[in-house]
Amino acid sequence: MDKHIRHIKQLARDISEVENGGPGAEILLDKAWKSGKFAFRIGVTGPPGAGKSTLVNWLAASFSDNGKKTAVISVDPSSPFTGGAILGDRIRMNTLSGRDNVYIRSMASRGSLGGLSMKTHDVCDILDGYGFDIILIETVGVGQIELDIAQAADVTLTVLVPESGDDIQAMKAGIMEISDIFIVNKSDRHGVEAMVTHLRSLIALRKKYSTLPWEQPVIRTIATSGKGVDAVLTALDKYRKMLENQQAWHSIRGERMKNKVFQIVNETLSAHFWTPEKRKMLREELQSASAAQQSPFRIAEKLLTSLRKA
Ligand SMILES: Nc1nc2c(ncn2[C@@H]2O[C@H](COP(=O)(O)OP(=O)(O)OP(=O)(O)O)[C@@H](O)[C@H]2O)c(=O)[nH]1
Ligand SMILES: [Mg+2]
Repeated sequence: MDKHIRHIKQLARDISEVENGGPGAEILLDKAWKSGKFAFRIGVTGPPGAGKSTLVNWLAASFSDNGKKTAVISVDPSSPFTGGAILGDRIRMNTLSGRDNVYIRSMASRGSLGGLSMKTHDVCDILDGYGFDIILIETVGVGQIELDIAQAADVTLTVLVPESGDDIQAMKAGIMEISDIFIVNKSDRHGVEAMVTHLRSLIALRKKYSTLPWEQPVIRTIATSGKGVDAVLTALDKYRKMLENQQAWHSIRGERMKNKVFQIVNETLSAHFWTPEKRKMLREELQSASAAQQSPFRIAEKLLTSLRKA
């Protein structure tokens, strides 16, 4: 078998292991953390059908043309299956599929949405460990989960369309906080100027977006023809240089490491705590005659005290 294909198959297996929380996940992530941390992670979010995948296609093709090892992950928080819209994405991504240096993967929510966002971080870490230069993360929607997934990225592009006024309204402050670059796609349609003006006024209004010296640009694109893609690439490059100049590149990775340590410690403590005896104790407390008058605080206290005695 071709060495490249073997490599890609191994990558696909590693990602599945991490996604499923299999027994090998810890070893894989441990190794990835030691060798990675260089990929530029680009989050692409926005309402359904805004043109995210079409744009991601262009960006990925351009990075790949420049010799960058590029990964695309599509995360669909609304779908418990890998199908539907994502399958559509796969078809559209066909223009990328012949390239040796592009890897495409979709993820869907199998459990909790919080779990999905954590898995997205882990999958990015694995890709980083595999030496990818660029990781594009596409997420459908504008809401809390997109905020969380956006935190897996170094930079977040929000793709809107001339008709996105209601989406911006629904998301209020959130959209201003997570977006580093705004894109008004489908600018071949009516109403682009009004949307651009609206976004610019929101940007001007925001009191304090970040400690970083960055003004969120608003870029018009027509993703179907590739118009404006160069401006997006230039903005991404500028953002990356700004992060590097501000030493923010380093602190973003430090913050990510800290969050991961918190997660590992919390999960380990919780796993140690909830022994079969503790679960039995809890069941008994809940079934006891006085359960109706019980407070969850007192039950928790009992369980925690028994931990200290143990
Ligand atoms: N007129 C016009 N249509 C566009 C433009 N960009 C994308 N489209 C079309 O809009 C539709 C949705 O594009 P996608 O790239 O799949 O959008 P998406 O945001 O990835 O969609 P989901 O992942 O399903 O949320 C497709 O039919 C595209 O061809 C554009 O600039 N102008
Ligand atoms: Mg899409």
